Amino acid sequence: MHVVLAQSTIMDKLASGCLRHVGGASSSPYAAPLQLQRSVSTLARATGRSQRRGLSVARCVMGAAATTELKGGGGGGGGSFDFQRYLSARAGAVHDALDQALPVGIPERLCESMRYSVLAGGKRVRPVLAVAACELVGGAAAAATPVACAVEMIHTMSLIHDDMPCMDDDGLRRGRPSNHVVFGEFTALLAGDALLSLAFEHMARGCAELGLPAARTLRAVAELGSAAGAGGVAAGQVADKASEGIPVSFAMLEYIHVHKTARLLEASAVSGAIVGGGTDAEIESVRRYARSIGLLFQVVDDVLDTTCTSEQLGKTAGKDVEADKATYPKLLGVDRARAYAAELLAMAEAELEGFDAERAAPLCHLARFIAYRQH
Ligand code: GRG
Repeated sequence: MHVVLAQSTIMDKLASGCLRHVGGASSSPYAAPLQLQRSVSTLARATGRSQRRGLSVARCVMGAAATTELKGGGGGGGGSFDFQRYLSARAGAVHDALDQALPVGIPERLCESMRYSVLAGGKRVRPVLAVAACELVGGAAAAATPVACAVEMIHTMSLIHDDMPCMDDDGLRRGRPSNHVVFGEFTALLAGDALLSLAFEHMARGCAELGLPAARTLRAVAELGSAAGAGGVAAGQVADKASEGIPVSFAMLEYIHVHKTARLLEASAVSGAIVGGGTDAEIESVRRYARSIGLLFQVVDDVLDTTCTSEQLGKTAGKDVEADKATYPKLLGVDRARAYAAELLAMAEAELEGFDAERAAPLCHLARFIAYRQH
């Protein structure tokens, strides 16, 4: 009992520290989203225009109406834009670049293990986010390819480690047996380590080969490094593991997911905008957009985890409930989690309003894709 209480207190301190930090004048490269706090309080009040809008959008979040909207293409950000075509073209290009970038040969098992998980696919949301953000600020898609590969390598290494017995102990990933199930634990661990290292090497070399200004590359490297490490994904994961089986506040839940999930999505978009040559104001706008969709991604993930089968998801469904983890549906209920998702989507879309509509169309549709995805 004492242990539970003590752990819970530490977690809440961590969470409230993060939220205070947000509102303050910190110069940290990462401050968690102030807007999201407003959004949460809006949600709590459950009144007002934006809440009503949120609820109406929420009805179609992850529902049939959303699929129609996506297929139809319309709405803000480019009337006739064919998002499915854009997604498959950009994801395909990144897949080919990853295939080229990943090692073959010796050590054979390590190389196979790295290729197995990265080339297994996945939705490729993070690399497409990097490319689309680069294009948003006027860069060419090709300029973001090394960054796109790097974020997918980092993401995939986090999935490999997340599935290991010492973490979430999951045997299914991207519709196939998890890496450690096929290659064994020590190889999976090392494949993840090697992918993390390769991400930065590949990005540094690739950006140099493209002749990008070194200052942009360095800034993007720092952005990704900080997103992955002790101020980002690793921090979120350690808080997530420590919170299993104990009561978790909403602030703590936000801390976990801002770091574990949103931070890498944010860094993907921001790095794309950096290598694309965005101004500081554009980059910060992209950051706010991506923070919103980063959290949106997790809220939707939690809802899908409770409403879909393992077959539909390509990973084990219901694991969070089984591990007694806090989730948005658990803390808010499914309907309010959906309303929150709708608010986050509206906030992301609002950030794109200052950009050219045609250039913003991919990111606008990507936000909806994340909100309305079915797996
Ligand atoms: C990055 C240094 C470093 C350490 C990793 C294990 C760990 C520490 C973190 C776990 C991070 C994690 C797995 C977060 C969950 C994020 C999430 C919602 C993943 C699912 O992403 P999708 O749906 O997956 O985009 P696909 O397979 O489609 O790419």
